[in-house]
Amino acid sequence: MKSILSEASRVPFAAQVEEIVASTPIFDVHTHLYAPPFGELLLWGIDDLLVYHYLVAESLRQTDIPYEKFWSLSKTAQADLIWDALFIQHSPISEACRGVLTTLHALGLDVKKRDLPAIRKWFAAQKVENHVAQCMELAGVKKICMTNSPFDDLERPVWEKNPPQDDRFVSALRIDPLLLSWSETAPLLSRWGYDVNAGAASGKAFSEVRRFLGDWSKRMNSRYLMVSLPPDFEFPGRGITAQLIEHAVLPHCREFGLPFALMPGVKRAVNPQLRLAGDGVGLSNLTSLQNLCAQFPENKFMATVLARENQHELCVLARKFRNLHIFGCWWFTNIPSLIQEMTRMRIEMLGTSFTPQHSDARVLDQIVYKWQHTRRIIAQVLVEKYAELGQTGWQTSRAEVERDVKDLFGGAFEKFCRA
Ligand code: RAT
Ligand code: ZN
Repeated sequence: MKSILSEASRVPFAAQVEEIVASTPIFDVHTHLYAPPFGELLLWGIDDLLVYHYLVAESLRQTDIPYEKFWSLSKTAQADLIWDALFIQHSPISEACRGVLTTLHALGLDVKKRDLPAIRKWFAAQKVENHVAQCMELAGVKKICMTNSPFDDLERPVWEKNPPQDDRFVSALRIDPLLLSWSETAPLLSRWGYDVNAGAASGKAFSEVRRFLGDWSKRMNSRYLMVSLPPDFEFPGRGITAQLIEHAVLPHCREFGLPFALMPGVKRAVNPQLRLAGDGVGLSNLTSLQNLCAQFPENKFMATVLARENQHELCVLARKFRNLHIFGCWWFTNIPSLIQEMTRMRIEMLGTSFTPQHSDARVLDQIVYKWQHTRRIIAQVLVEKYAELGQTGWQTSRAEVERDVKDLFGGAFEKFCRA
């Protein structure tokens, strides 16, 4: 394979890396999207783009509408208000605002007209199936991992009817209510035929929780289990969360060969009046993750952490434990300045043995901007890193760049899952 890096070919080389990064298909390992058979659970279109909770939080800083009044509005009226507050009254320069425009532009809409009714009209003429294909094409996404909860009253009935399989979508079993609200979840499990009660969990309860996890892992054919955690999560611990993890979740994951994904650092409902937009961030004690990785070498862990201040420690942990795979710039860290900082640091500490990004899209169209924005940053970082190699005399071939990018865009994750 011809070498593509030399001092003289600096510019063409950068262009090749950019082209490879721009065209390599992605496995989006964490989203809140649903396959088309889930019907209205799959959100798409301009109004859902505008009422995205990231934009709700930003727009309510720019208006003085009482929170309850905002929530009493229809989705269209909320979208109108957000459009006016964030796109008309001020320039849409935040990452979440820019994202809406990147998406609209990529879909061929003329954003400079600022014509919301015309944009709505365009979306109204789209068919969902074509739109899924178009967004995936524009984003260069080949596979989407959903977030699937048996505790969601809208989602559970769809699974119970065995929805047709759509090969572009895979599943992750989300278990926050099981681990974080046991006293409310135990009665549900009991109603669904599992022999548990809300008191202190016993050996019998743990085996029933395992039976529940087994039933749902099979029904969803899930790729991994997942939980988001508060900053003060502790493991090991005597609390019910740690006990359920140790005696039900981890044995289940070992039995089924599934990774357990932890997302520490979220402070839920710091402002409950903002509803879904009201969560905050806190510094996590990653010793808990270290303890899990060390005490359960037969288990595979995935992690993304919310606090910027935890990112370096997480990279160090991943260097120590090969049963830990780190992924994504999660939520408040999914902004260009931090994506760049985190991606550079992770590459410097882990090479290509991690997954730099997931979209966390809640609205289908968002995959277009989330991936376009991220791809540009990953390309910049890679160009810089290959150029530094070039200064040593090392030459990187096109095939080697392609291999590396494939790993970063889902290949390393799939190898980790298979290992
Ligand atoms: O990024 C988000 O949309 C958050 O609301 C959360 O969904 C977070 O990603 C999570 O999975 O808990
Ligand atoms: Zn998420």
